[in-house]
Amino acid sequence: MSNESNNCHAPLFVVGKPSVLNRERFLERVAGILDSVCHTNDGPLVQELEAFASHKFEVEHCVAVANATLGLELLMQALDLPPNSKVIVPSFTFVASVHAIVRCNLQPVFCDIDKRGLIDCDKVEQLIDSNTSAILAVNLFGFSCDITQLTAIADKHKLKLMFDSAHGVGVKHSGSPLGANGIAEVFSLHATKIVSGFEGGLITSMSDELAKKLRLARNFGFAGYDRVISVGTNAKLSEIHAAMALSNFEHLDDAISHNQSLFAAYQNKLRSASHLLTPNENESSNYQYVGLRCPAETRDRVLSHLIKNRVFARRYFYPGVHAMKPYSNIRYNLPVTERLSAEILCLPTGPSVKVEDVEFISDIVNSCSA
Ligand code: T4K
Repeated sequence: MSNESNNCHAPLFVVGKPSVLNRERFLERVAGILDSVCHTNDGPLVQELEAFASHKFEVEHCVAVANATLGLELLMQALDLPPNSKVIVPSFTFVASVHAIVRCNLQPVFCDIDKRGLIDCDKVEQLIDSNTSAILAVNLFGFSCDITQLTAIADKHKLKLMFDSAHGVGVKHSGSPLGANGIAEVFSLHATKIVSGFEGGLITSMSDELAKKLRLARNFGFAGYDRVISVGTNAKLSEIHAAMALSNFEHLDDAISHNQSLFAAYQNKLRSASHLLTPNENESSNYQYVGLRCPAETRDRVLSHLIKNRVFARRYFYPGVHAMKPYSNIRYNLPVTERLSAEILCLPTGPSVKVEDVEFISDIVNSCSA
């Protein structure tokens, strides 16, 4: 990154550019951390972040962890899913959703998606067999899955339902914030996310028992000095990460409304605006990703043209996890996944992009389809 930013080819716009929404407040908090004796291990800022997020997500428990990938792993371990049992997951996701399953000694079973990239509930049911223990649905791109139908399927087949809500901070489904669905949801506070903690994750749940297990597991299983009562790891969030996350979280509403204005500008300026992935009527998105479907035969040409013009768009999520080396030994029939991963292009958004900039970016895309 540093080499690039020092030359004339430095990117003008980047998908995933980190946001610092209140530098002064962050630096104030950092000064407080340096003056204190508490730098990590469930410190006051981690507790403040958890309380703040629980309130925002309208959920009983929020457990802060080092990142969402570890959050998913801790969650699946805490659920005591039978070893080698199957977890249904979309392939159209960031690879971490699937790696977490495998690292918990479980088998991912890839499910196809709908046109917006969300798990196809009808296909989920067809994949369930006697060795299926759970569904890991992904609330992708600031959208939400069909939570009602997934809950009904999970209840009917007695499966654990979990949500990878890494992209879901601030998203609402039927008027309620994401956070309290299934047995738990996992959010990411990675630097590229709408609320950045540099790194970080939040596991939310309505279950007292699960939250207790997760708190133990993120801190080596310690229940007190010298008293370890379960197997655990180090998945703690430090105070400095919590300071960053809180200072950004306090400005989430502004960040969402800015993203929404950018999305509206893209709708206005792109000639292919009808191919933007768009929130449903029952969703209130955080507009964290602007996904555009380009014809597969031109998508990579559009991407090269954008990069040549210093606009770093991304092919999230190409080629689909099922096609990546660790998973490609099994053949899957995932036609919608194959198609969307060949067509998708995510365009820059977030605080570093101004509404006026959207015209420049859209013109580049438009010129490729002229
Ligand atoms: N589930 C889903 C559905 C996810 O999308 C993710 C993460 C997870 C689970 C796991 O969450 P965490 O364990 O990370 O909390 C990036 C992020 O690293 C990853 O967190 C994110 N999803 C994924 C969608 O995007 P890459 O491999 O594309 O990262 P990278 O380094 O290319 O960063 C993206 C862009 O951001 C680059 O173009 C440059 C820019 N950037 C990035 C960083 C870190 C900067 O300008 N500055 C920076 O400091 O995965």
